[in-house]
Amino acid sequence: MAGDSANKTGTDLKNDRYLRALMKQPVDVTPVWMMRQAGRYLPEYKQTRAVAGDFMALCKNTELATEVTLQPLRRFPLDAAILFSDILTIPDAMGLGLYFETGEGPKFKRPVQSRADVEKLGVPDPEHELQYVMNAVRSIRKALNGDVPLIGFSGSPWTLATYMVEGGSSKAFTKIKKMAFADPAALHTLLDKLADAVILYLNAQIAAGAQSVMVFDTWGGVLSPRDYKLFSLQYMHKIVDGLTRENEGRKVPVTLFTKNGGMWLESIAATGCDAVGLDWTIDIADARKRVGDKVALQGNMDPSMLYAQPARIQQEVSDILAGYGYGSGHVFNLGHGIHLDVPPENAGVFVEAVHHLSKPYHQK
Ligand code: 1CP
Repeated sequence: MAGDSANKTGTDLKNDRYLRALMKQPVDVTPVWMMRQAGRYLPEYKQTRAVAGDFMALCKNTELATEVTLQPLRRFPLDAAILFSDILTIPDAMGLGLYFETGEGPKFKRPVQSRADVEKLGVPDPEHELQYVMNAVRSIRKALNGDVPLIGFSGSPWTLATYMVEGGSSKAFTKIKKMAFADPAALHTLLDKLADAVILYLNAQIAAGAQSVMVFDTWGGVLSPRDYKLFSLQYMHKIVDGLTRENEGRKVPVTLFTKNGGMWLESIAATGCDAVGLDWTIDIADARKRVGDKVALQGNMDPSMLYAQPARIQQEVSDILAGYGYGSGHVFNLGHGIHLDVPPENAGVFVEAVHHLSKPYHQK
């Protein structure tokens, strides 16, 4: 599989089944990676983070960001690496002052509170304010040495806007919804600026070496169907239209993931993305019936399943593989990020199970 894509452009990969599955090309086994695969469930991550100081210092340290990206790949035979960074780098680069309070998640010193705040925001230059991210991409790509592809990522405009307007994580999303319903023009201005920023940011990641990109719309699912299209999907569509889709002689596949977005699958697939990420609240067999050959699917095991005994994890993997059925077009993943108190051995059981149990679905 590696041989047939070998060429002189430096894109030859030893394992390209993740990219092949996103393009629905034949694979030997179903590829697998885990959302938030680098992180606090790994003792080696906690050690490196302690060396760096805080989380943003870790993201900004090229060598250590490269190290934590590679840590999960040393433990498990994962089929892709994902850039170690965060979706909140864009709002930080816009001047909102991102910080993390221990145990409390992300916060902004200067949240966006009014139309005037929205109008003051500029679109960051990725090779300037966000150069540390591009340096990490270049360094990780080099360190991977063609073993597996590197995934770049960004938050969706709506999801970024929720953090920027709420000032941090939220449960009820009252501030952003107040803006959406009481001053929609202000929110549309913000979302449009964010879409422009995300296009520049992802294209810069692609130019720096990201071989596929994913847009995380973690909070699109808190909107009504009409408002989802208006405030989230419309801007992800703009991003899909603005992305570089080929680099180094290869297609650069784009995955859109809206958590709790299963009911909107057809509309998400209609944006022209290559793949749709699924959380665990939808049956992957139904999802495949609904999208047909239009897009690949990524997902969709409940991350809490990794608390179970190995046999239960294997059973769940087997059921999801059977649900998707025969042929390529499935990238196995968790339906959301891995929990920080999961035993790493269970993640290993999961990854092995995907490779082992998927073989019969890919025989010619
Ligand atoms: O203490 C720590 O070490 C920080 C924890 C942490 C980590 C490991 C944060 C803070 N971000 C990250 C890395 C991260 N974030 C990655 C990297 C790599 C990987 O997958 O291995 C990615 C892809 C993200 C994306 C991200 N950040 C999302 C979208 C995906 C999702 O999980 O929904 C979101 C919503 C964030 C915001 C964020 N950053 C950090 C936290 C704890 C949060 C979530 C806060 C909340 O629940 O609102």
